Amino acid sequence: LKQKGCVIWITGLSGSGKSTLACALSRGLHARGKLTYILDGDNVRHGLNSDLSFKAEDRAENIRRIGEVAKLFADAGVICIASLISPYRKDRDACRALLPKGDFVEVFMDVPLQVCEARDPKGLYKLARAGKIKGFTGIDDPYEPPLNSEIVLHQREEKCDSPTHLAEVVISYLEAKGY
Ligand code: GGZ
Repeated sequence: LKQKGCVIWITGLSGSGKSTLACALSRGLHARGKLTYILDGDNVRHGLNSDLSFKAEDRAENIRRIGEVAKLFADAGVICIASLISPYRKDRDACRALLPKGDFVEVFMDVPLQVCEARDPKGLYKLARAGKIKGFTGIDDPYEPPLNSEIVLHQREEKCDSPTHLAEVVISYLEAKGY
């Protein structure tokens, strides 16, 4: 296998397009003959992390476990795409610290709350506003935006960049870094 593994860590609010980018990125990398694996918070929470809630300690544990698993994939030479809200800077930075310098690429989906809330693909913001979900990120739970991500992706309401285009931005970065 002539492939160097790494972790692409996609962080952002619910509805910011993390999972969509993860899929587009995976498709784009496959088309270039790369082996990838997606660890999506929402999916992993159904299996490995089914014991975890959304309180801060459990989010931290969710992120820690996904970080450890992502590291195993990267060690095996896979490009591991982790997509989870990961709202706390210190939890993300702890995952970064697990990997050799350069092998952790943080991608920030910098989409305003109003845009995510207007999309509300699963109706969760509506439930959170109605007080039916407590501790929802961006509503009554914090999100700490990254200060030094390798890549920041902006999506605006009118000029909605296509997932394929956003994936190409990430792929260009990886190519420039020799992955
Ligand atoms: C945030 C929540 C919550 C609360 C359920 N806060 O957009 P989705 O629906 O499909 O993805 C969200 C997912 C968040 O799981 P993560 O593992 O990515 O979160 S974290 O990194 O903070 O551990 C959302 C849904 O679960 N969801 N309740 N209270 N998102």
